[in-house]
Amino acid sequence: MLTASIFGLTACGAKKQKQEPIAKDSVAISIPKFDADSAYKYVKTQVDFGPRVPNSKAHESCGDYLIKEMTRFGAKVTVQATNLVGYDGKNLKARNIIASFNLEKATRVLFLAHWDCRPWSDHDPNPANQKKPVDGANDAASGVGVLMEMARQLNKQKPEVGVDIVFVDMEDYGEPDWYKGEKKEESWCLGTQYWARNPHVPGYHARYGILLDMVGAPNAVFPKEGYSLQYASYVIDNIWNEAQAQGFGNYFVNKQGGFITDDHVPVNQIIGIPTVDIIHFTENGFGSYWHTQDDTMKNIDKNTLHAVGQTLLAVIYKEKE
Ligand code: AHN
Ligand code: ZN
Repeated sequence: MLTASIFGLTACGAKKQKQEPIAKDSVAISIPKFDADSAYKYVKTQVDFGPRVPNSKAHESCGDYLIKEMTRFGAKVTVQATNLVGYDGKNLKARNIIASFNLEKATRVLFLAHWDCRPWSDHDPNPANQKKPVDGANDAASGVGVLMEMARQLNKQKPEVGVDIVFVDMEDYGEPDWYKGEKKEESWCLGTQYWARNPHVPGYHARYGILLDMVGAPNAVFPKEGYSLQYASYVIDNIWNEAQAQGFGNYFVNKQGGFITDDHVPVNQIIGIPTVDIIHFTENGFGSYWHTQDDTMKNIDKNTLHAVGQTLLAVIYKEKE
């Protein structure tokens, strides 16, 4: 696993039940029920656009769809459009899409997922596929879909705190395996690096952040990722304890994982918001379909979407100002 600190200031993936009130600090809090069927549809709608790779029609249409849906869910939507430059010198038309709820609240929680697709299937076992774009069902339409369903719930019932959902662009334009030149970790997470240096609100801060990456695979496991423990161990504890309490301990496993270069790194290191990564990985990596032609809807499981979404709704609705 990668351990280098690369985004430093100087350097550059269910069933409906009846809603029951729960008590915390003797005040009853009702936690909305996460609808995994709804989340699944949001994942599928993204995938149906085709690979959302930079500068493609599918990318543009999917971005428009995200803006439209978030507006429909009552969010204040801010679109950060900018040109970023890929490792290969290509100009990439990027949009970070920010959906904000409870604008009047100073205490805020940040959620992130990347909405772009990798233009290459560089891990595909078939060399003939390695320059084809991925469908990106798990990487990372899954995370976006879970956040969309959470947004739909946030619109129906307000939590105590403010919430900002950032759909970040150009996470997955990191150098492909077959690239022969020098590899730099900052070729990844381009949209988040931009946002962390140019937040949608000047001086933006959140109490903490939660990144979702590859959160839709059947029997996914989310170990406690290295940077997340380093920068935001209390957030890890809170989420993993909540998941355990709700019976999702088979997903949110009590194990420490390696360090992963992902969108939470620039959020921690550049803008200084303690942020964790909920990401499926094992000793064998991110799943056999990762960065292959097989990252399709057949690897998306509603039970996993439900475990993640329901846990995070509980975390948000228990949060006090
Ligand atoms: C690297 O492989 C360097 N980071 C994993 C982050 C990632 C890629 N998430 C989705 N695609
Ligand atoms: Zn990826």
